[in-house]
Formats: sequence, C-alpha cells, structure tokens
Amino acid sequence: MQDTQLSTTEHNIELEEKYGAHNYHPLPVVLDRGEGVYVWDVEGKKYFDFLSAYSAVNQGHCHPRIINALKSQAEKLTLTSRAFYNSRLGEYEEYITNYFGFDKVLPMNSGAEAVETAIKIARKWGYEKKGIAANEGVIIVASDNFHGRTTTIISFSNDADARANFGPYTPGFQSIAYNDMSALETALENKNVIAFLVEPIQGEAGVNTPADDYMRKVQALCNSKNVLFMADEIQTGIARTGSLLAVCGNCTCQGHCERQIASYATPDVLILGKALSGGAYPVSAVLANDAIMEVIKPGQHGSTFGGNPLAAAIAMEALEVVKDENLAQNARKLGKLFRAEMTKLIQETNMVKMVRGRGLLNAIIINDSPDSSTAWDICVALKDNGLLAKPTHGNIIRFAPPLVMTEVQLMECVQIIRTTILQFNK
Ligand code: IF1
Repeated sequence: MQDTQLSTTEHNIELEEKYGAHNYHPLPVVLDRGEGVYVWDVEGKKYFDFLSAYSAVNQGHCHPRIINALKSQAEKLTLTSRAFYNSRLGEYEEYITNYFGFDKVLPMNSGAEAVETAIKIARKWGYEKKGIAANEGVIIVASDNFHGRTTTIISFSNDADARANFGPYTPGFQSIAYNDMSALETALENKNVIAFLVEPIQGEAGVNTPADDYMRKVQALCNSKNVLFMADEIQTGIARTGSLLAVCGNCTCQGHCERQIASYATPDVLILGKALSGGAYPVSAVLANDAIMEVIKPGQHGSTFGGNPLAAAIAMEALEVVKDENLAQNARKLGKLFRAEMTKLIQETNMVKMVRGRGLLNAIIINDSPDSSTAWDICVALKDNGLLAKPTHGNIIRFAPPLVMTEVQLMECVQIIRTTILQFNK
C-alpha cells in the first residue's frame, strides 16, 4: 500500500471493489480488530458483533485460550498431510468423538466439504450396506435449505441466487417441505432413499424453527425405514441454540436442558463446522458410528488440510471453552431475554412483525416487502448506532451475537435495536 493511502473505510472498499470478485455485498464497514463481543473498524469505531461470522465466533472474537492454542501449535507443526500420522489428530479424534457421543470422526475444513463428505458416506453406505442399486440412491432434503455452495449442494437448493446458471445439476436428491412429517413419510416410501439431510433450525431461510419434536420424530421415522438421519449443525451446533447441539440428543448438559425430552434426538450422521474452531481456522467434521463410517476405506476420501494438527489443537480448545464457560446455558438464558425484549418492541412499533429463534440464534421479520430495502436500511442504521447485523432473505434480520455476551451487554444491544427501529416507525 502506498504511504499516502491510509487504511480507511473508503480505501479498503475501493480495493475490494477493484481487485476482488463481487460475490458478496457487505455492509459498508471495514473491520480491523475483534475481541469478545466487540469488533472495531479501521477508523477505530467500536461495534457489538450481532452476526458472529454466521455463528462461527460463538466463543467470542480472538478468545485468548483459542488463540494461544493456535499460536503454540503453529510454532510447532501446522500441516503434515495424511500421508503420515501426526501427534494431535488421534488425541483430537478421541476427544471430539467422546464429546459428541459417536464412534468416529472424519475431519475436514469447510462446512460445505463436511456436507459433501456426509453425502459421499451416505451414498456408499446406501449401496454397500443397505443394498440399493448402484447410482439409484436418493437423499431427501428440505426446501429452503442451506448446506453450502458447491455444485452438488446447490443442485438441491431452491434458492435462485445460489443455483441459477450453475448447471448441469447433480442428480439423486429430492426436496420436501421442512417441518412436515407427512411429507417425509411419503418420501420414505421410496426404497431407494438413503438419507434425510436437514438443518435442525434453518438459519439462512430466516431462522426457521420447526416443531420442538420435529427432530425426534425424524429420528424415529428414519430409524424405522433404515434411512440415515443426517443433521447439519454447522450453524446451529456448538451451543448456539441453547444446547450443545440443536438436536439435543448428545448434549453434554444432558438433564440440565429445560426443553422436554421429546425434543431430544440423535442423528446417525452429525455435521459440524464454523464454531468448531471458534472462528480461528477452517475446521469441520463428520461424526458417525462404526457401522456407517467403516464404509470409507483408505484412498476413498480426504483432503490436504483435513485433520491437520493445527486444526486439531484449535478445535479441542474451542470445544473446551464451550463447556468451561457454560455457553449453551448462557445462550439459552440470554436468548429467552432477547426474544422477550423483541416481543415488547413489537408492541411499540409496526415495523417488526415477529421474532423467532432458539438460544442466541434469532431473527426479526420486518413489516415490509422482502423486495424492499428496509431491512438493509435498518442494518445500516444499526451499524451507525454501533451494532452489526445483516439481513438474511429480504425482510428478515438475523441476530446472532457471540455466546459469551453478558446480560448487561445484551440489554445494551436491545436498546440499540429498539432505538434504531423506532427511527423507522411508519
Ligand atoms: C456464505 C448463508 C449462513 C451453513 C449450514 C453448511 C454451510 C453453512 C447450515 C457451509 C454456511 C454460511 C456461508 C456463508 C454465509 C453463511 C450462511 F447465509 F450462506 F446461508 F450462515 F446462513 N451448512 N453458512 O449455514 O459452510 O462451507 O460456508 O463453511 O456462503 O455466504 P461453509
């Protein structure tokens, strides 16, 4: 950078506009530092982060324990490839399988890679264990899903922006209505169905929360039909929704959750990412028991960085922090408070139609057309008032702060949201 050019908001935006692909439309803010629930822009202005990098920074920005784990491993050994063993992977594999209650883990990097891995494991299991005819296997997905952006994953998306002009599309997927057990029952009459891939709460669809017992019923029906129940907890997992996993079943706070046992469910395949590393490094994982995971033999799947020692060290510390700081319990407590405060706001203004969510994964529905710029305009005004959030589809604003937030900080954020939205009162 030339000496004369300060690292200002405008200059950084110009650089990204000129030299970067335009695959995003960020809010006009250039972040330079993060600590806990706060981020600072290049001019030094401080903000509450109410997006948490789409729930990757559940433990708060630059958590000292996670950064120290990163630093000490990075000074020792970062990557060996899987051509050789390394001294952190086995330790991590034992740790994470015990933590979530599965026999084995297949470590990957991005969330989409983990979803693709789960699809490949399921297909192989379908042909080699369930006996489905080769290439005839079907995986059921929910409409309005978001599972990543690879060509296969967008093949089963119904989001035009995510899908248009990326064909030809990968076959072998069938979409059904979300939170609809009769739709799933009908779909599972097809003997070629291998698995049902589903988000316990649909994040990108606008924090679409299903019936409390949906996951439990999905588990029971899939088990009765010898179909794999695959839970994508990349965004909902790691304490975000007020329990360790949104499907609850393997929650380490078993018995402390205030939700009915009926909501407990255990998937056959668990898919994790994002906060698995506390936002410090790309780490994802697919967990399953031996009867499923053993279909993968040497040379049949992998990646250069999958299972690297740096990811292993970071993920173990990131998961320890979740437990030690009781983040699931905090998310549950503050989530209830947040929704109660948003419900009060709905009484005060006609700008907000509804609030929904679980734990600290919440969204408000703005009382305007999804095609209007109102949600975006509100997010720009929130930014000016010191809080960062971004609309998901159209008129929905997702609110997902780091789970380390205190009640005092949350109430400060509620006040910012309330003041800002009242500015838009019609
Ligand atoms: C973007 C959305 C959220 C995910 C679930 C898999 C993945 C994601 C449930 C893939 C990733 C990210 C991707 C990021 C924005 C963000 C997002 F808006 F795209 F949909 F969170 F809702 N399953 N979600 O939420 O994981 O490969 O990204 O590591 O692509 O814009 P990834």
